[in-house]
Amino acid sequence: METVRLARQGEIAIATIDNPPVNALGQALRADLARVLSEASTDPAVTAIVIAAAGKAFIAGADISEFGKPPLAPLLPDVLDAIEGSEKPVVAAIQGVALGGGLEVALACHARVAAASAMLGLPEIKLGLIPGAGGTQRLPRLIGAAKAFPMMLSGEPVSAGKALELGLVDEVAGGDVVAAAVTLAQALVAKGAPEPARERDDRLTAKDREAFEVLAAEASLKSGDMPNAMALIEAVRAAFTLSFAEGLAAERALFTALLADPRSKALRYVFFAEREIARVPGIDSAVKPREIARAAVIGAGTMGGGIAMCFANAGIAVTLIEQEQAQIDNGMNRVAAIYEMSVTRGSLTPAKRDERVALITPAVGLGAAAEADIVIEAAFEEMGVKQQIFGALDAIVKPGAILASNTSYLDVPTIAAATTRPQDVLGMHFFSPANVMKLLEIVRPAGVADDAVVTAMALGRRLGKVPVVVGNGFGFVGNRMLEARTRATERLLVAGALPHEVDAALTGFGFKMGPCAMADLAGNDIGWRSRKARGKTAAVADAICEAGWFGQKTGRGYFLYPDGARTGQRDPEVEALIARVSQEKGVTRRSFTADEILSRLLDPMVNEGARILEEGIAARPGDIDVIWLNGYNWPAWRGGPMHWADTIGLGVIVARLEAQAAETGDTALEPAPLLRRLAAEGKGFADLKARPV
Ligand code: HSC
Repeated sequence: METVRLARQGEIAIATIDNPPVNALGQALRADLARVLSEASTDPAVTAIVIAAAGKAFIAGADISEFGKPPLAPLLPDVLDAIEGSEKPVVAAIQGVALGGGLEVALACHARVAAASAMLGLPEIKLGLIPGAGGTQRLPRLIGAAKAFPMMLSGEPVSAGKALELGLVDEVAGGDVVAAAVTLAQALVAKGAPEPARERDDRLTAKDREAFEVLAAEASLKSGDMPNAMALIEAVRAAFTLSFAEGLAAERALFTALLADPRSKALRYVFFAEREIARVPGIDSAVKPREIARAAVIGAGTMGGGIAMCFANAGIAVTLIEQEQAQIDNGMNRVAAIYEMSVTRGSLTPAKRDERVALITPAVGLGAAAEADIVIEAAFEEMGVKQQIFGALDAIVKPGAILASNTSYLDVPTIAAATTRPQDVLGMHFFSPANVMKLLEIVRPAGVADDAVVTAMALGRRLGKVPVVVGNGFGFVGNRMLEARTRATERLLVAGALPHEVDAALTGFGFKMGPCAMADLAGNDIGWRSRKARGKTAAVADAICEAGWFGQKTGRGYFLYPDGARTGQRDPEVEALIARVSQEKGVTRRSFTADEILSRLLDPMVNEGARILEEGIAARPGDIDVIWLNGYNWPAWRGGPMHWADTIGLGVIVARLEAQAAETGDTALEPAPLLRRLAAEGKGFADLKARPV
């Protein structure tokens, strides 16, 4: 199938790119584009060429799935060279998004017209790369390096209006963008085309260089450890110091080196994993979601209030329900205070705040949920409470309404059993703070209807979340693996590591926070209560709680927080307490290197992830990775725990777990059968096929 159609409008040739879903520049498209352009260039009846596109994107960039494979001709830089070298003016008609290689196509054209709603950007940095088809050389020549560099460093696209202001496009079309591009092409034929970007060295002034170098110095300080940020500086600098052709060659060499960097590989893996989650194994893609016009949230605590805000932020009317007036008043006050903070910070206008608050209707009593298309329960985490609420809701809500529990650990089928409609009951596990965190685990218990799951997925996306379908099981995916890490932290503290050492190993790996600081932030009493309820103990964590050191809120936890400080300091008393626990357990404390700590924290998580896959609680290793990236701050350039394990090698992980199991006598550390099998076969998690949860 041809990916570019050639048509004529008078003397103007229109090459329309049509390569669904997003016109990515795969080999077929590059070949078709080169061929069509050559046809138009040699056709004596054609005086100018417009490059347009069908669908929601102009061009989304290079085809990311081709990266890492042997390059296939024609290469994009060669196609762009032909465009720029064309004797007949070439005009880009940009609608939708022009990203990465897509914008580079437009930059090689002699002029650019954008639809008013178009977005233009060079987002390669987000994939651990830099522009590789001339972007770093052409953009500075068009708009100056001082403006081009920040655009490439952030990777954020700009609107058509902003692009016009920057000089990135020549015109923003009021109406049809192709018609406007044709008109511009005709004008260029009459008056002569402007010099192409590669000839525009006049923009690369000493003043521009000076301004760029200031920005480059700031970027080196901030992002010095990211090789692509450093490569970007080098490439843009080459625009000043080298000829255009040499600059292109320098850019190409830097781009090619980055392609092989494991950080870029991880980011590209994440790009596809985050899209893969939309395909739920076992559910036909033709299943349609139910309509959601109105929601209700039960429980106006921190979680419930945050969930209600998610609806209001997405423009969906929501009723926030409590048992008593005082409770709902408190909940609404908390919501108002959070919105107020956004207004103070300048991220929300007062008008928008009022609009959002107006979408939240406070109510007392479950009866207020009668009209809702979906009810999300965020009440106390206790089975009896949940069952009572679901039983009552069953008699109140309309047929077909979805009943979701925000439980983080409890058995969803047992909650569903309190109703007569298990086909409509599932879990929607938000993460705290619910109005901020992107992750949403959608728990699919046996018996729930497929369209209920699809509805929760679609709703999750409307709420701006990253929804991942998981199976039912204690702690589902994220918290179950977190618990493995929490147990590992406790083991390390007893064996000889100190809280600041454990945390430093993890922040050194790229997490924003270590497990001890995180527990202090969340409140150590939460885990304590949960352990007690399950008859579990953790000597260090329990002793800290028995001392009343619940974390930041009490000014003391694993660390000290004097005068309301948010960053903890080492606490000699806690360290003495930990040493006492080791002594009581007859453990001779020893020191651990950061690498040892990392392995002891992360390997057990990978092991738990393997069990989760074996039990069918997660459909794919990529789903687990997406959960950890969006809910637990796993650094994106490490690709998530399962991808990380693959990069280490599963054989290595198995050997390390065996050693840890032998040393501690903890059978939970024995490698999971799936992990052993994959390691024995020399495979990785990436070799697993998706299966229904
Ligand atoms: C690049 O361009 C490098 C260049 O500088 C030069 C390279 C040349 C080097 C040569 C050297 C010799 N590729 O997101 P959605 C798929 S780097 C492949 O759900 P939306 C996506 O997987 C690239 N596939 O839709 C999904 O497939 P599925 C720079 C791509 O409407 C489907 O399209 N560009 C793809 O929410 C729909 O995607 C970027 O980083 C791509 N480039 O968002 C832009 N882009 O249905 C990346 C999308 O099978 N893309 N797909 O799951 C995006 O940001 C978003 O996808 C859009 C659409 C905003 C385009």
